[in-house]
Amino acid sequence: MNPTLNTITEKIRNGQRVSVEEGIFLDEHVDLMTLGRLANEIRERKNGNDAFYNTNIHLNPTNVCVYRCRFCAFRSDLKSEKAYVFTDDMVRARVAEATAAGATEIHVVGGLHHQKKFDWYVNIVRVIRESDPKIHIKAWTPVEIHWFSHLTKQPYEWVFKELIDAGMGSMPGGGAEIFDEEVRSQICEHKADSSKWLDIHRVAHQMGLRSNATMLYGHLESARHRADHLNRLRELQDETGGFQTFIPLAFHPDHTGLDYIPKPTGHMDLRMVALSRIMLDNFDHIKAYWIMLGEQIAQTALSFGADDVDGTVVHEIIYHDAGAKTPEGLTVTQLHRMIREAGRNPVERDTLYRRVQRDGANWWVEGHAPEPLLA
Ligand code: V47
Ligand code: SF4
Repeated sequence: MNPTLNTITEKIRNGQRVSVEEGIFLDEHVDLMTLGRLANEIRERKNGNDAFYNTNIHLNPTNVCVYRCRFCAFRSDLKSEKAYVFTDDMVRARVAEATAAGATEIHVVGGLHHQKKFDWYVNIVRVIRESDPKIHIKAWTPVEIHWFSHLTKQPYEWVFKELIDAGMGSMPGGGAEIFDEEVRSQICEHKADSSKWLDIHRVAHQMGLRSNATMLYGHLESARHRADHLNRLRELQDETGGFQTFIPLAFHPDHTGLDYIPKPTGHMDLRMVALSRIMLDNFDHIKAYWIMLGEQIAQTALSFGADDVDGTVVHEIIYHDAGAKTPEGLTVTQLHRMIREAGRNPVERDTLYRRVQRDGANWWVEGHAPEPLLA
């Protein structure tokens, strides 16, 4: 065995951290099956044979956005035919659908509308909470939080307090893209920079919110940038412990400003899942987001480091606008089949990774008494 790989293998077996240089070495020189075997050891040590999923629904309240990230096919100009903005009634209808489906989580992200004030965004959270007092609201990335702080001239703490009071429960992992300043300036030069993205998660964690993290790969970045990205995340995690899961996001090029770049292959997707599992030693979970990876790769990823496939994901549009060919939602039966066929044990979780029990659309967190069914 190569001496560097030997050292890395020893480190992983002893639960020690792999350095940035070793991460680059794994990314550039180690074959997929070796990476997968190492990642799977860590995955099984942390999560046994369990594979998590949740029952969730997406809400993207507007696609109108002041920014023009080159990788984004979702955004719209203010005056474009494609532009849309949700009304309160549309939000209520989406929540009613979520409640009827027994969703435990609503995932809310969207564009930064040229004309909407902070109150409009707070109101969306409030309307969701009033429509369903129980559903977990995973809302807004640091890109939005930074925009809200800019709009209101208030610190992040104030912005979070307003949103928490309205019903926000945690922060999703989007907007991270790639932290390296040079690559970031080429793909999304205007939006919240890397240090702000990390700072906003730090503040969220200090205020008691849990959050997720992502990395967009398969565009202009290289192994060095990926290892640096994962390292910056684990350094913040050392400090706060507030991240729950990491989601490597495969770039979908269709209808974007980077459409000359081919979509990452299944081989690359599995390598990224494995590499993140190996480098992020202080993250409990790695999510293989089936919407982006496709059901086959997501299923295979459960043996290459991933222990979560995200959820039923009704109404996903960000990746479908960028050419994703996956269905816009899966039933729980389909998710179970995907997980069981991979030899894993399906476990429904809520956003905070607590185990969920359910009787149809009625659900409760394990250890807590079920709520009475509404008449
Ligand atoms: O930040 C946008 C990415 C992210 C494209 O926290 C694209 O549980 C690929 O972060 N090709 C938003 N990616 C989505 C996100 C997410 C998804 C699922 C679960 C969670 C979670 C978070 O989507 C953006 C950006 O990195 N994105 N356009 C595209 N064309
Ligand atoms: Fe706007 Fe987000 Fe798309 Fe960037 S990724 S253009 S911030 S909607």
